[in-house]
Amino acid sequence: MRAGFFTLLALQAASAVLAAPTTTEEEQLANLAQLAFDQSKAELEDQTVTKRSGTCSWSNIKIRREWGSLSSTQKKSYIAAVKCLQSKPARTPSSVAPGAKTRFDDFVATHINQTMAIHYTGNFLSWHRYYVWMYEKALQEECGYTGTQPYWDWAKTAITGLENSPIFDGSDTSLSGNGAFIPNQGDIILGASSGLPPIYLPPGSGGGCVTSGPFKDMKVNLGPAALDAPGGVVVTNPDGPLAYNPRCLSRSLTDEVNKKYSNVTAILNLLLKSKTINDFQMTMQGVPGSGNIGVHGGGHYSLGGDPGRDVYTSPGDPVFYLHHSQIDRMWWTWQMLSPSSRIYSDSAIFGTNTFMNMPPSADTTLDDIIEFGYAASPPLRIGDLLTTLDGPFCYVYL
Ligand SMILES: *[C@@H]1O[C@H](CO)[C@@H](O)[C@H](O)[C@H]1NC(C)=O
Ligand SMILES: *[C@@H]1O[C@H](CO)[C@@H](O)[C@H](O)[C@H]1NC(C)=O
Ligand SMILES: [Cu+2]
Repeated sequence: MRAGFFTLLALQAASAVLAAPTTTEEEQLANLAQLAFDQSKAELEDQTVTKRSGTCSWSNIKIRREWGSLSSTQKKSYIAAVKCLQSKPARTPSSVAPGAKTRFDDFVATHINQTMAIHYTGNFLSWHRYYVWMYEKALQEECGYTGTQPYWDWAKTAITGLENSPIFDGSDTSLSGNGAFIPNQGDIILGASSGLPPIYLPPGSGGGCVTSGPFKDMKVNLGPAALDAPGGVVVTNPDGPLAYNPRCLSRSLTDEVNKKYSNVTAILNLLLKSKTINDFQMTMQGVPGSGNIGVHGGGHYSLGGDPGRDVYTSPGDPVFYLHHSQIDRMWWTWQMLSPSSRIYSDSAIFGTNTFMNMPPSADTTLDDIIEFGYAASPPLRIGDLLTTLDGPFCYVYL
């Protein structure tokens, strides 16, 4: 009953956000984020909600923040922890993935291994929620990081431009900047082999190795598996995606893609117009054939480069985790507008266990277990990963 009451409040507040004619879209989005924050607090403080089993409370809640809002010291400690993960030996046996050399690579290898079973599937959001959380936990427990996983607010970079943002400005408090500019690159052509109308994206303002910032000497060890390269070329390592293939981190920051697919309007539409979890996750990932790659594709392809444009190997760029933290923030915000149906019901998830149900597979259920190979454990039920306020989790976004 109480959950229903709060739901009503949240949805009324969301309508009020929309109806207010004087607010800008940026203000509307900030209001929605605040609403999700307040709703999370109300949920945790509501003693009558018995659906939760864990120990999460408002007094021990962790807050994930936007990269630009962190202090220089906080940014540097996050960067140092990522580099620490990249310096520790892999747990993945080399017989399983010869290219997995570091703890950071363990996460990449797991994502490559499961790609076809975790995108355009019923577990897309829960799998990536737990994945980012496991990565955050590895930074904390294996590398002494005391902060939380920051996120990339695409609405902000759509306005400032990527290279002017604190994430990509190339300073020692950024996650490194653009790749070296390579002129006359052809367009990126997505989905050319699928039989659907392809999507053309501009090649971006870089293309070569990252030249500045903390990750300029980083080695990408795994992949590519299916890298969308300029000119409509799809690059695959002939030795297999898990082979050892050390190369520089390359990027091609593409403001046009960020501005077109992940701007404030796109985000508001996603949050306010998606009525079901299927609408929400399809809009977010882009309905194939619709010409729209969604805010999820918008983030990945505005980063560009290798491994940025390879769905399989994309966690090999450290920005992946800021992007997917923002993806999770979108889901959390949308869930908090109607928790009773979007968290605590069978309609909280939708889909099957294969990419766009190809080949056809069983419906994803709340009792399905998701696992992370050698990257992290334990495997958990999807049903225990639907709220950030219970199960293994206890965090919100601000
Ligand atoms: C913002 O995003 C929406 C939805 O993707 C798109 O239709 C619109 O053209 C975008 N705005 C700009 C300025 O590109
Ligand atoms: C990939 O998944 C299979 C099946 O679960 C597993 O046996 C294998 O160890 C995994 N490989 C990696 C690199 O995680
Ligand atoms: Cu993914």
